[in-house]
Amino acid sequence: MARSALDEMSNSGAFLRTASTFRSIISRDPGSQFSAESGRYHLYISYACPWASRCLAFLKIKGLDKAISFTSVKPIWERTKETDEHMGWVFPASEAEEPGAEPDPLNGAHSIRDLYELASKSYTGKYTVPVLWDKKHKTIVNNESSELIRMLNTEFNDIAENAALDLYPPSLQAQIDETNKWVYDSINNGVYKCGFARKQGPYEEAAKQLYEALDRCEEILGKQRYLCGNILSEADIRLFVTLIRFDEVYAVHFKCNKKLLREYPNLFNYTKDIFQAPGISSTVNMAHIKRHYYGSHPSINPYGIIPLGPDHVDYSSPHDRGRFSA
Ligand SMILES: N[C@@H](CCC(=O)N[C@@H](CS)C(=O)NCC(=O)O)C(=O)O
Repeated sequence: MARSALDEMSNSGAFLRTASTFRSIISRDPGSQFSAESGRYHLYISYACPWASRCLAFLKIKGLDKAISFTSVKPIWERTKETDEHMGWVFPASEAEEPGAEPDPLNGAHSIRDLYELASKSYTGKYTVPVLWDKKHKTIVNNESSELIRMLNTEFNDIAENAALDLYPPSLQAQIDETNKWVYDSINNGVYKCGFARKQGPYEEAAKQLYEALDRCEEILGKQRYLCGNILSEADIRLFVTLIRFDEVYAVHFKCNKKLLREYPNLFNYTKDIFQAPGISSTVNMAHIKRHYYGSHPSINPYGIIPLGPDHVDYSSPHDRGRFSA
């Protein structure tokens, strides 16, 4: 079974992502096994990871960061055990070691792998972030970000500071689901398919699909403020985490350089708009993002050199999205 994204490859040389394993659901129902309670859950993330970052974005934007604590690992993969070669997410030994990352406050774990092994004796999958940890049952509740963001959106509303914000409102659910599908296949996962392809054909196919989807977003965003209308929705947070990494990392590391984000006026301004939404900028740690990708994939960047550029993209500068009524 796959142990890391670097092993997820089909015979044709295309990148194939494997499914997450821990899929329990948190419920607002106080009688449920995993009930939504303040102080009970902990979110383990890496600031580098787009899937973990979308969970952190929900935590912040819903005003749940007092109710659910979180910790980020170090950005560059290291050996997770002395006894084998596996490379993955590890915690720093002290707060001072790595700005932004902290030692595991709950279990004193050395690695994310340790958490999976604490939760299950028979686990053989990848040791991915995000991980939502239950302090009460000392186990992993769920490690699938698309499900975690849904739970954060609705199930904690009795304790969320921003409970009224609904990023998956009933009236938009079908449209959000439809949008997520092509945005995930072509953009979120599409950049990985470009970057991890081991043959020219699968790379070109993924790159073509990626740019068709980006063009489609550019066109939609020429008519309205957000992907599913003039209100911010889950679909926007999901697209944002890929866009914010695009020019700094994917353009170079994953060979997504046919066009840069900052060459798309609508997409670029839209990325700034979301970056400037309350709480979101605190979820973006560009140093972790750059150091992770360029430093953790020796098969595509063997010397771990981190490009200097562009580094001057200021996502907090004014944008023009206010031209659409919110
Ligand atoms: N399906 C998962 C995917 C998470 C994922 O792939 N995380 C990557 C980091 S960006 C990871 O932890 N990879 C570890 C590895 O490949 O060994 C989700 O969306 O929650």
